[in-house]
Amino acid sequence: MVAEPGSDHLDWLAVPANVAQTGGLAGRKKDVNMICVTEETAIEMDVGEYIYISIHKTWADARAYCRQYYTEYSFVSSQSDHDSLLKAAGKNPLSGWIGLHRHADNSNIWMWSGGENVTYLNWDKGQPDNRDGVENAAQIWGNGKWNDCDEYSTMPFYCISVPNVEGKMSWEEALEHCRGTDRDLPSLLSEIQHLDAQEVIQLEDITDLVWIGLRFLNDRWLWMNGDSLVYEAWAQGDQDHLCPTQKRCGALSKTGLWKNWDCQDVLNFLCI
Ligand SMILES: [Ca+2]
Repeated sequence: MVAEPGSDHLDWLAVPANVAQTGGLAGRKKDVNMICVTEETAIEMDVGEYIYISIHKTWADARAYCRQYYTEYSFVSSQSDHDSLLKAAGKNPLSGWIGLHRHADNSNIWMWSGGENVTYLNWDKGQPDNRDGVENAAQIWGNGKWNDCDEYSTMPFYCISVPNVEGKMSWEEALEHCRGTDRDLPSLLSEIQHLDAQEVIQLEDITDLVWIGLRFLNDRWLWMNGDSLVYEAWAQGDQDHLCPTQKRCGALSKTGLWKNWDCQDVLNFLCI
């Protein structure tokens, strides 16, 4: 179903008022907590968000889950990354797998699941000890330090989600496409998330504007997953978005500013 031009009749988008008020993904993905990363992290790693998954899985099953529902297993390249990752579990660090495992042919070599270089380690005292010779994967303990552990143990785990640039569609088709793959058009809630998104859209063959999850409905701009609109990045002096008669969908430009744009226009877009 496609909304009539100029109308705000978008029932199929299904953003219940209670989700809009309580914010975030609470109604959609109950087992995740999401946080944004630091600026340093964003620049170093080009990372979106760390996500703590409370379901208990083996190391390999957790990897499959991260790849199916997010981007990758968590990887950590600095102390600030690590601080961000720990916060994904909430107030206190929680035990769980990260994407670090021993090389199949050389047990002295550790590798990240996504192939990133190992530039940072945070082993607890006396670890990794490879007890009984079966501890081939890394977990975070409740004290925030790492331990090598039997990869067939089951426990919660940490994933990472990075926005992907997708092919060209109208805004509503883009939203449908993201949701059809259990993702969403992104909310850019902070300057950091904003920098992340801006960085991934710089390639030459990507349109100058890309769709994000921003939509003018009921006389105000909203993030479509219900997040509150706290951080904003409209171009200075741009008045058109204040009361848009036609251009009621939000796009991010390569220069990092938001533009209100014609929803029917066909642009690249981000899914997260
Ligand atoms: Ca150990």
